[in-house]
Amino acid sequence: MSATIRTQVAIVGAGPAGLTLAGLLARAGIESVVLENRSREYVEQRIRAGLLEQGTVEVLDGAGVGERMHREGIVHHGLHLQFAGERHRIPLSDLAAGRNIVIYGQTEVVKDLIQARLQAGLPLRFEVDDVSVHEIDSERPRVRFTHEGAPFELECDVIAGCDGFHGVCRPAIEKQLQVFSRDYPFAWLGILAAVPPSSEELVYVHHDRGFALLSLRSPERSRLYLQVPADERLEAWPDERIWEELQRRVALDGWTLAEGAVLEKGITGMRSFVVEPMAHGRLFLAGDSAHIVPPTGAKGLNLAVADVTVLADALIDWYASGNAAGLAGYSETCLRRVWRAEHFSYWMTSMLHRLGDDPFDLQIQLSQLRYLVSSEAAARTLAENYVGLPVNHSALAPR
Ligand code: RFL
Ligand code: PHB
Repeated sequence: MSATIRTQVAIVGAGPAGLTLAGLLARAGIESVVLENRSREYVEQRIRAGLLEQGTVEVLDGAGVGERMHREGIVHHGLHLQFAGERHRIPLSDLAAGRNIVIYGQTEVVKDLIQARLQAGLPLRFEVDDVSVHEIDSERPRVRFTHEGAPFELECDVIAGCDGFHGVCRPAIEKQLQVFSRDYPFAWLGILAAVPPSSEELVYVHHDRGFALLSLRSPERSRLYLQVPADERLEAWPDERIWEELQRRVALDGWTLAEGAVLEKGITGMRSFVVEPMAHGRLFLAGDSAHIVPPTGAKGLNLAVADVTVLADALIDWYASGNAAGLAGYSETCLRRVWRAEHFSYWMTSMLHRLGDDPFDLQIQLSQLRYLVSSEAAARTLAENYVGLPVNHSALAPR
């Protein structure tokens, strides 16, 4: 016999999507239970994204977890594109109506959200097993799971599938979904290094040997990436080889890349992926469970937060007045932003990575890059998408 727990919203997954949703709902007095199959330590240490759009910062403020982010986050107003041995600055804020971006690691966002939730004494269970979703076509959907060896059934009004790309929620409605995807023949090797960033702002580097990116996590920590083949093994990249390759790709006259101890390294595959619709019955997918972007546009985390903002608003409306229009329109509203980010990420990825040996590809890339750094209209297109379109932008309005 399993113990039954009752809540309003069952949230599967304690990544940025699930935790932010839980925070927004709690502020509106809506109950939720968050279920996470990993440990707290694992979730808090998993290094991923690091760049927050201004809209994301505002949502995190709204969820009541902005304090440390404002203290430690680093505001950026521009980025650099480097190609053909030259570095060019794109003044993001000047081009995008004063909007900016904030460097603050996903690990820190997740820590802040977990701490706020636990401090408030609200339900968040780590290391749950055997999570499965049931009766999502009914008004009483359920999530079954085991925790510390005991079986539980979570009875709720709505399930939020925030369990990432490898979760169980999307597969539960697989038959109702149309899948759109694209794989890329390369991956990113990323390192976190104990060295102050050599460039204050991010540098996206196009190079004959492949893409490289200079980013950061703090005034003392650099985050650096290299394009590698899709099937590359981490063992093939001792630290010395990583630095050597970075030095070659990012080299610039009169500037040097400082090196430091490698604190963490990993390889991330690149994929574009979307399912439509993002909901079925009482199950709503949000974040990586519904869509993946290659990291070149820095959109993954920001999209996850945008989804749950739409979902939280729809749920708040529904509980307050019985109005289900927001829930009915959830998928369509989210997909507008998702597809914009999919295109932008695909475009940035295709423009900056070495695609193969075809000289035609190379000339097309260089032409786009030259256009971006010489035409304000072209640079504005990049800036507007990079900082993130405002919520009410007409390009994002559902039909
Ligand atoms: P997450 O962060 O994957 O969180 C999902 C959570 O669900 C848990 N889970 C389950 N829980 C209960 N039951 C189950 N059956 C479950 N199955 C899974 C997982 O343990 C996890 O805690 O998804 P979310 O919340 O949608 O957030 C999305 C972002 O994490 C993601 O878009 C970005 O981090 C993508 N991404 C990057 N984006 C960037 O913008 N820049 C980057 O540099 C960058 N690096 C990355 C990344 C994603 C990676 N993944 C997914 C492998 C690097 C990696 C390695
Ligand atoms: C990062 O800092 O991890 C980062 C920044 C920008 C990207 C991708 C990753 O486009």
